[in-house]
Amino acid sequence: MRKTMDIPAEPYAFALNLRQCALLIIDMQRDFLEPGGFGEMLGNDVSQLRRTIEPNRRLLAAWRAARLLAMHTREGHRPDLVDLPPAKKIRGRSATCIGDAGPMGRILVRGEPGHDIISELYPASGEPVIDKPGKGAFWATDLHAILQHRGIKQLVVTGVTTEVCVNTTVREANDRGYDCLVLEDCVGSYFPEFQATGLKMIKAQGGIFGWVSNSDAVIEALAA
Ligand code: C5J
Repeated sequence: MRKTMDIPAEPYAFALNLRQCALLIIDMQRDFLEPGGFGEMLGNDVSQLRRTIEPNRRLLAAWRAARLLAMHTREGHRPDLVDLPPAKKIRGRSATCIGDAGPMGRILVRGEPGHDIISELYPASGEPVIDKPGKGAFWATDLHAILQHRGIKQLVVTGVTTEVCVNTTVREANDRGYDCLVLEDCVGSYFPEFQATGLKMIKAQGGIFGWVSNSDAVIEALAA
């Protein structure tokens, strides 16, 4: 397999370097994606996120077949909630908030069923899982250290939600010197207008935060 390959992308082709890239799948957790989970309990349309499952599944299979590094993140908190900022706990003034009993166990608490990753994209043995207390995957985690130790300089980013944890992570990565390629069919938002704008904000101004492409482009390049 060639070491570098040009992936058609916006605002221009992304030079994927197979020796320095990792796939980062953000927060594909049951509570966000599954019918009956916390996301749906809040009134969100989970089908907007569920359309990303199949492209992510195909991408992850191709990525694993190419023996490249895949990583997963989960948003959530310690069971005693000592890492939950009070401001995050009360934000939204919802009757049910983080740490409370939800439809799939305590909401966004590590170890609870709803906090876990959906079965379709379950991490394989050896794939690092980053438990993050915030929206960005770099804040208060060892993600940057793990990437540095492996010589990773590029991230292919997928997951949910586009305007929240995906965008925050891409911005954090950009400030730390990583090039990010975001795959539009593999990222999702409960809100179609935020999906569109979240992607536009990444690729605007010559790729101010990164590049945008799709899973077929990456899968085809890996197969070539
Ligand atoms: C994520 C959220 N994962 N929307 N969380 O985006 O609160």
